[in-house]
Amino acid sequence: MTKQTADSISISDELRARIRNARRVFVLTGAGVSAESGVPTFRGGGASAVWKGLPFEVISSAEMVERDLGAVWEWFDYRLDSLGHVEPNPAHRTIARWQDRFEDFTLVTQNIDGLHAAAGSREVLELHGNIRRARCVKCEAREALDKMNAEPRPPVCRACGGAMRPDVVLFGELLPADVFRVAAERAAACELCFVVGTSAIVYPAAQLPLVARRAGAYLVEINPEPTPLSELCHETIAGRAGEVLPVLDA
Ligand code: BJW
Ligand code: ZN
Repeated sequence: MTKQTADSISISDELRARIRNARRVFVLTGAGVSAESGVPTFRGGGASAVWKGLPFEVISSAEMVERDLGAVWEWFDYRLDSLGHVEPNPAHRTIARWQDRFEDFTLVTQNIDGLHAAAGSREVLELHGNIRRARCVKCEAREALDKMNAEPRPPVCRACGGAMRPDVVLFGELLPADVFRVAAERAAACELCFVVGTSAIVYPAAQLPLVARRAGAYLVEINPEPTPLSELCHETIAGRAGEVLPVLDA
């Protein structure tokens, strides 16, 4: 493993050559990719960690939807409001350019903030859903939240009259099976895998870089802090995504 420091971001010749020659590139992102846009991360002191005294593992859980759907909506409405003026940063924009640079490019995100799409990424595999959508707890109908912002909470499903919940994947819930299946297939087929801004502790998302590594991909992590994945990476670049990714793209 090669470890580099962020003071002066230096990219190894090996990685430069791999980026130049790669055809199948896979990127997994987490909350850290949006940190420079002002979106709080979850762990390591991030401001999403606690809400009204409840740790996010409690409020963002399947159990809380059962127990107090109103509180869940308050939490997600608060976060949606705080995304109002947030813009994509150079990390999102570099990743968006990569879809046209590499022949076969896959972007998988754990983020629910929609900033990859806002930066121009056309196909984003969203493992944990999207904060801008609601989903009916009875019939699974989905609806964009901008159409429902003036509605009561929980919003009422137009199809069946059931209560709606945020269309995000909470602790203890299954990821969308088709999205995860495609993500795992692409991870298994890539040559170069970047893991950007994730603590890599939430499963099954954290499995994807391992799938890529096992299938022979060159694994590169971009994160100012080490993670459980770092030791398994061919290279870790200890820096901020919005600073490192544009350098990789130069
Ligand atoms: C920067 C930076 C900069 C800062 N540049 N970097 C196997 C083993 C153990 C447990 C489990 C297991 N399999 C499943 C589980 C249970 C659980 C789990 O993984 N728990 C672990 C925490 C132990 N997983 C689940 O429950 C999942 N479901 C599931 O597995 O279903 C099957 C099942 C069902 C029933 C019972 C058991 C299993 C679902 C997980 C859904 C996660 N949902 C959340 C909340 C979404 C809604 C919301 O937003 O509120 O998703 S949790 C939260 O964590 C959110 C994130 O997407 C996810 C990952 O966090 P992320 O992105 O890594 O952020 P941080 O904050 O952790 O890290 C930020 C990183 O950025 C840090 O490393 C910084 O250093 C770095 N950084 N600035 C680059 N500028
Ligand atoms: Zn419904």
